[in-house]
Amino acid sequence: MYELAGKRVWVAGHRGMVGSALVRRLAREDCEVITASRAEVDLKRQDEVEDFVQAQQPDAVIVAAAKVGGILANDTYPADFIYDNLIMEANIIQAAHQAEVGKLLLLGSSCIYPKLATQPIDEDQLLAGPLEETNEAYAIAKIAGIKMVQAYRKQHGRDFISAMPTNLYGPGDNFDLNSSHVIPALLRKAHEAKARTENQMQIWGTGTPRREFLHVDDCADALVFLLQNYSGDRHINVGSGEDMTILELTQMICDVVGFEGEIVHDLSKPDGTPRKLMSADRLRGMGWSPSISLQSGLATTYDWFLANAAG
Ligand code: GFB
Repeated sequence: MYELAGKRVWVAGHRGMVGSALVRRLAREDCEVITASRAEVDLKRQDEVEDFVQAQQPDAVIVAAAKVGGILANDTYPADFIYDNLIMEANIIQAAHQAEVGKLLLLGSSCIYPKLATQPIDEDQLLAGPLEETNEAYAIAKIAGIKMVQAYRKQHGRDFISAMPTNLYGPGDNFDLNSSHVIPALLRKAHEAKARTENQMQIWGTGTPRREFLHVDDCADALVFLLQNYSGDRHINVGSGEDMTILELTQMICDVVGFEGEIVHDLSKPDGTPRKLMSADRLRGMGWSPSISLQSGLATTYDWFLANAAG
């Protein structure tokens, strides 16, 4: 058990969807949350990261800083995805080691697993087969992060751990149609089609791929749970344990938004991996499970979009 009370916790990447959910969640613990704006610390500059960590002396660090995006962004900008993610995680992990930080939690992604992994995907399937091509660069960077955490545990005895969340959504998500993940994209598309009284809405690909989704507040809760209760070499999956087809998701989103038109397919866009359902057994076995249903999570995310991003 890692006691958070009285600790100084640096949330690296606090402006992102996961980072801001972590800041909200940590406000319920008796700890001090430290953040750094991009103007204060450029996480891609090693000296700036080291100076910040040395000056702040956090007790714990959560690496929520990452360059993230949907399937098209990953496929289009692989150099950005591999460089930004490698350099940020390397800088933060090394700086945390030098400053003798007591606990570090690195966030990865379910795309670290092989494209055709056996479902549901158990943690031990890491590196058991070739990766999905559309997000290989991002996946390689995140696998390197897992391996760094393990290496610093082994060589330096650091209590560094890693967690692999499934596809996340929620308030603070990116609703830009070119770079977003599927949920914010479809919320925006259904909303705009309804507002323009169009009778069609377009989705990418065949609609047959299956995905698992988790609300970001559930994810933040799981991450704080792991920070407090887990210390081990193996990365831990963070998911809902349920998946659905993109077409089923589209229908749920249309119901939430109130769009009743036809769904058409843009088959020039990639499907990505056919199925990505992680086994949630390890985390559940430790005593954590999600509490936000997809139905209610989609409704509150749509409310957030209307208030903050609908334009
Ligand atoms: O969420 P998404 O972009 O990411 O796409 P991935 C999921 C599925 O939704 C794919 C389909 O099969 C898409 O083709 N889809 C349908 C759409 N319509 C749309 C749309 O309008 N926008 C988007 N974005 N998708 C990402 C990885 O993979 O998942 C990242 O690229 C990361 O590296 C992230 O791991 C969690 O699940 O395919």
